[in-house]
Amino acid sequence: MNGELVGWDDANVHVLSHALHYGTSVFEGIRAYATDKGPAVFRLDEHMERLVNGCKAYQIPLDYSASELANAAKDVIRSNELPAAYIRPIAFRGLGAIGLNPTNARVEVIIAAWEWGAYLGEEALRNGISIGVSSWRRIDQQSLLPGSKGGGAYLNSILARLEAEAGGFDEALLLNDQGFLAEGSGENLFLIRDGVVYTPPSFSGVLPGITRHSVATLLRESGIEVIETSLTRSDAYAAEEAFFTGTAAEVTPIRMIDHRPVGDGKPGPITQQAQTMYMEAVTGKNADHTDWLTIV
Ligand code: PPE
Repeated sequence: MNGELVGWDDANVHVLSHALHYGTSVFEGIRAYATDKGPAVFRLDEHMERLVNGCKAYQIPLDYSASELANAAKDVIRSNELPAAYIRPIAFRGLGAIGLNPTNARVEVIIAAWEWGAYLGEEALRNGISIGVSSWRRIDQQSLLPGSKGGGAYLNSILARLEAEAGGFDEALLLNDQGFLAEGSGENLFLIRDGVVYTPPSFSGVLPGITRHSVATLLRESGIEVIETSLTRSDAYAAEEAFFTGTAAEVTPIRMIDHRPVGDGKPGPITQQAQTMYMEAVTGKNADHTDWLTIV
């Protein structure tokens, strides 16, 4: 916390922290996995670079570089003796200003880590989830920055997630302002048809996910075509396979979209392959991608 290792009970902020009132924060979600060489963080530098870029975009001045933040994340895992972890860095506007100009609010940076199992449950990873198109639209680039993980922007995801669960779905699928498919509340979307994999492009308002990039790379390397293009609700209903990707969600198969089974309602072969390849890469079992791992 602000450059020091601080115990759980002492890691507190003031009630008049700017971010608590206005969502003036940028955060990351990163995972470390147990490997033969001990805990290894997956694509640590890319995550910290996205954090630094998000702070720049939302004008939150940072005293730390991406590589300093990466080293601090390693310290947090080491000092907690975590074999595997979910790592949550956040930079936010703290005490010093109430009112919409945050300039005088000091910037605080914390990195927390804890063990966090399957985001949507083990069952979700095995058999897939049921999702529903949300009545809420994904935040648009004319109002916010969909490519950054700004804290306040997640109220959009939270509205969609609560609505989805109240409606009996496991997760939401948000459309963008033009009605094209965007993403889940905290996951990128992939659809498969005739052996080709499709995912919405970043200009559709999705967060350009690091898991999305990793999975697309692994699929392409295994000879499968991956196309970034605008997708419609019809494409979702016609898909033979579908899955979500995210640091927390990893590769989660989708078995139903708006009560319509995806394919035969079971995770299909390309989805399973993507899941296997991803888990191999994050646990150091893909010799071509050990560069994606930072050994703690
Ligand atoms: N879209 C959104 C909106 C999103 O929040 C995430 C990550 C992704 C896509 C996938 O991005 P990436 O992790 O780089 O592959 N969501 C994070 C937060 C989840 C949470 O509940 O908090 C995560 O997966 O860590």
